[in-house]
Amino acid sequence: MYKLYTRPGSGGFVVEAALALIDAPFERIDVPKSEAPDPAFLAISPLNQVPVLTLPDGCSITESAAICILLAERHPQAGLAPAVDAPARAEFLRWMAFMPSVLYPAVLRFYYAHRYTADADGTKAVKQAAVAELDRGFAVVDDALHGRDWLVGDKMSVADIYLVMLVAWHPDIDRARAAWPDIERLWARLREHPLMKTLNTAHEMWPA
Ligand SMILES: N[C@@H](CCC(=O)N[C@@H](CS)C(=O)NCC(=O)O)C(=O)O
Repeated sequence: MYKLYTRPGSGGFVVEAALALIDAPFERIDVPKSEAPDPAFLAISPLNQVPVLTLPDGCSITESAAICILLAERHPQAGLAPAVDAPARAEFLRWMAFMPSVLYPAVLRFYYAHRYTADADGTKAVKQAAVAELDRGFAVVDDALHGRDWLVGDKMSVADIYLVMLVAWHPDIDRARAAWPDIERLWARLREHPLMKTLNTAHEMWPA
């Protein structure tokens, strides 16, 4: 059985969604935020971050996008991603690398600004730069979504859920929804998805 180390409102959101879509039973372990982490947790997550997925063979992996891609590969019947040889696979991989390397780190720079400056007065500037970088990245995604229903191919994939998780973390959500109408259109559809509604009850990613 899978074991998911997570926390409400964290990157565990998309992994929980993926596990639900593949209909895999899993054990959920809530990891409290702590400056004095549990050594057993550090052994599987050296940066003390969630999500971590422990696989049925006992191997544990970090990195939300890698976890999602792995689950998509191991459970192809769930359609979390285009097949390895499908034309849309290229754009799936592109977004599943773009989002965790451009958008997620900018979110972290905003919410953990003190880690990104040695200047005690520097966090305001770090946050401003993080928002600018988020805005640049979301504009790229919004542009790519223009005239299409889903980020990848012609059906929902785990990339869409990943995107919605990230945009929900934008520090100015009203501005985000107005600034990127194509992301908002996708997000509005997912807000009505029964699974997202259920997950949002626990994660409170966006106002119900
Ligand atoms: N690169 C990691 C980032 C994970 C991450 O930053 N998780 C946050 C929650 S969303 C966390 O656990 N932060 C606690 C910390 O960094 O101390 C991934 O994509 O999974």
